[in-house]
Amino acid sequence: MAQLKKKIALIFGITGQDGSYLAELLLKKNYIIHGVKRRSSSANTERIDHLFDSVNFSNKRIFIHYGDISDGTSTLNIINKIKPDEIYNLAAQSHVRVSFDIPEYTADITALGALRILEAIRILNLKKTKYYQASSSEMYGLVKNKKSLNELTPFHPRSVYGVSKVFAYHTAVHYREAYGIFASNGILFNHESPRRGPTFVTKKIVQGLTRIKKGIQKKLTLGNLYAVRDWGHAKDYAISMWKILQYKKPDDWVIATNKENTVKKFLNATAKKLSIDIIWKGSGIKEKGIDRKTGRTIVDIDPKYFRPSEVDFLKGSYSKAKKYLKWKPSISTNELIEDMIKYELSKID
Ligand code: NAP
Ligand code: F7E
Repeated sequence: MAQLKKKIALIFGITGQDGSYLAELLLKKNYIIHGVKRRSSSANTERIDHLFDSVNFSNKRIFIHYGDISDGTSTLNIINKIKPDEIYNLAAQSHVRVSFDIPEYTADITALGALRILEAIRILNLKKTKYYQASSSEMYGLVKNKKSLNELTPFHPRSVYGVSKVFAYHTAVHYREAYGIFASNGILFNHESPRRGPTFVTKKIVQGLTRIKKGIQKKLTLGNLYAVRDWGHAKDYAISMWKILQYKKPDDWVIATNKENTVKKFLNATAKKLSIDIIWKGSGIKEKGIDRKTGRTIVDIDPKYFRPSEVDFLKGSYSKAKKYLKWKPSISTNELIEDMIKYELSKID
């Protein structure tokens, strides 16, 4: 019987949070995976090292290439060499706060990087290659009507990160319309996991409070506690990326949980699970979280974590994805927090 040809996926950003979950998923689906890694002075492959162990090396299914989406020539060469069935562009300078410090760099990677990949697909005339763009709820930015946001809600980004993602979003739509490339946008709302980078707020809170509980950190210092976010689990969101590229036509999709929480609510829920009883005192930059048991201040505010312009409210409606992709989130915010705490405890014990 003729063997079905294995699909080939190329992941830009394979070393990141989402890249690692997506690679796991695609391995289970029997793909051959190619991933692009930037050169760095240390290995920086912690999130995917376990995948190499689990793969039978006589039948290698995961390959890493050095590359950088700031470099159009090497990006084109990698795509030409692999000629993948699916390209997932998850590579970005992905930190919103940092984009205020390095705006030009952020635009080069997060905006122009996407253009470079799409240009490679066009120049190489890869008619069968599908492209996934990691678009973001940060594109909505200034939300006037605090209701669920969907694929038709206008964009008003509040950072160069958001502006760059709007550029990449429209570039994907443009290459779809102008050149018939199968280019889809997943407009993903915040998603977290034990593999989240340490300076994003959920990881900072879970890691900080777990360490405080274990007596190895004294205090957690944060910025704006009142921003509203819609937090899902990255593992669920990786499934949506794959489903988006399996759909019969290219399109744009909101992926979210449709649940809203403030940073403070996320923090309180984490503290409760760790049996830390926090009393809140003061307001604004003087607000403090005090440990009822010890009377010590364990949470305080530093204005350096505030952004020159904030995204106050994000909650997404995933109705379209539910209807057509049969996607819905399976991990609740509570379970997400438990998963993150379990991981942090395992690192300490
Ligand atoms: P992440 O953990 O920061 O991962 C970003 C990845 O991009 C890393 O593998 C990083 O490599 C790589 N990268 C950065 N600059 C690069 C360059 N110049 N060339 C090649 N690769 C480069 O981000 P994530 O949370 O997994 O998010 C994945 C994508 O989804 C990003 O595009 C992000 O903007 C977007 N997004 C994320 C969320 C979210 O809530 N997580 C929501 C919506 C959209 P290093 O490991 O070397 O740094
Ligand atoms: O901030 C507030 C902060 O940095 C969330 C990226 O994956 O999701 C992410 O962007 C909120 C903001 O994520 C601290 O002001 C308070 O309101 O965890 P964050 P983000 O900015 O929402 C979107 C969808 C992406 O696409 C991005 O790639 O938390 N906040 N205190 C803080 N944030 C941080 N980082 N650190 C604090 O100390």
